[in-house]
Amino acid sequence: MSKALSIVIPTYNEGENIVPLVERIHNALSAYDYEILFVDDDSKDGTADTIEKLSESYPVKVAVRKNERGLASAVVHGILNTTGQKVLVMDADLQHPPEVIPSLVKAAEGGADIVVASRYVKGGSCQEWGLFRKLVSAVSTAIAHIFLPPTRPVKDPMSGFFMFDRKVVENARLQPRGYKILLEILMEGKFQNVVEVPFTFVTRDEGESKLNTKQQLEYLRHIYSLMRRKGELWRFIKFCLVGLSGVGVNEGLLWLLKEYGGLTLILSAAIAVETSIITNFLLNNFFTFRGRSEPGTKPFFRRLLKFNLISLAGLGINLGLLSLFTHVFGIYYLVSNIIAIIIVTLWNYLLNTRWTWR
Ligand SMILES: Nc1nc2c(ncn2[C@@H]2O[C@H](COP(=O)(O)OP(=O)(O)OP(=O)(O)O)[C@@H](O)[C@H]2O)c(=O)[nH]1
Ligand SMILES: [Mg+2]
Repeated sequence: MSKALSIVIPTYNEGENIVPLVERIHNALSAYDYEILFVDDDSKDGTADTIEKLSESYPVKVAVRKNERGLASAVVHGILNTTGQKVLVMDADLQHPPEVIPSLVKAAEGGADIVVASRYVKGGSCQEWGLFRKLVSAVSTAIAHIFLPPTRPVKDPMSGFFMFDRKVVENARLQPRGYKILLEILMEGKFQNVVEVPFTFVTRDEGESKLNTKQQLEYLRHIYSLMRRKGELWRFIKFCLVGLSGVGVNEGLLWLLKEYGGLTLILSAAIAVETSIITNFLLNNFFTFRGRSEPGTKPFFRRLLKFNLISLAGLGINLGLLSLFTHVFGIYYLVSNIIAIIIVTLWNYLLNTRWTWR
């Protein structure tokens, strides 16, 4: 008989954490029909032996992989080798407090297809994180939100503590890459509603973090791979190409109006800017986001208005950043301009995919 809930826990040298982890999970879920499958990548500190011993008193098992390493692939292995209708994934290092599990179960039983234990919803937090780590996390989350729009409903898509109904991943082609398996499930899985439950990501007491720069790079590669698979890369490239065409329209028209139209510089520039906004809009509407928009004249003009507002605000931000980087940070103005353009492009893309062409 399969259990109602399968808990999948990847481990690599977590020997010290196993006993308290299993005891705390058991206390939290004592009345619940659950099993735990640890997927251990041949730890050298006796992690697997400790689990074997515990299996006499608790519903726990361990799968040891000798020739493979990797957090995401371990989790996928665990998902495929359990049968519970609900699956919960968490870390072994007690940074994910087992006492939170009942609230995840409750949300799942309330009908959520995916439940994420979240650091970034009201009530959630990260204990003792320095400014640098917070910044890295915020930037990484923003990258996911900008480039992978389906992750946007989730404030903490990088969480490693989540639960889902097995039907979400039934036909999903999960690629076991990197560290962030939830991203993969959000992008490849089939689901209607996601719920986030707050929790405090606590500081690690025992064992060592396996997080390093290599993993940060792997994260970017993972995002890139998902963008390619889901057509998001091509969409973003189209958006940038359209933006580039707008620069051409802007420059050309400015020159024409100033040289041959007999207009002042400012008036010529204003007309050139507005014209390029309109040509950008038309190209995005019929090329970049083709098939995404509601038909009809009224929605068309509503989108044009939204695009216009975002572009004009972007222009303001561009000038503000240019002046900030150049005058306050003392960066060479042409370099400042490039940085400002990159930031504003991302801003435009985020807002337009969120608001203009949803
Ligand atoms: N099977 C397996 N598990 C791993 C691997 N790397 C990490 N883990 C486990 O995955 C979980 C998360 O790893 P951590 O190193 O704690 O990563 P983190 O929580 O993002 O980073 P810290 O906050 O620094 O701890 C822990 O249970 C690790 O033991 C791996 O290559 N294989
Ligand atoms: Mg950890």
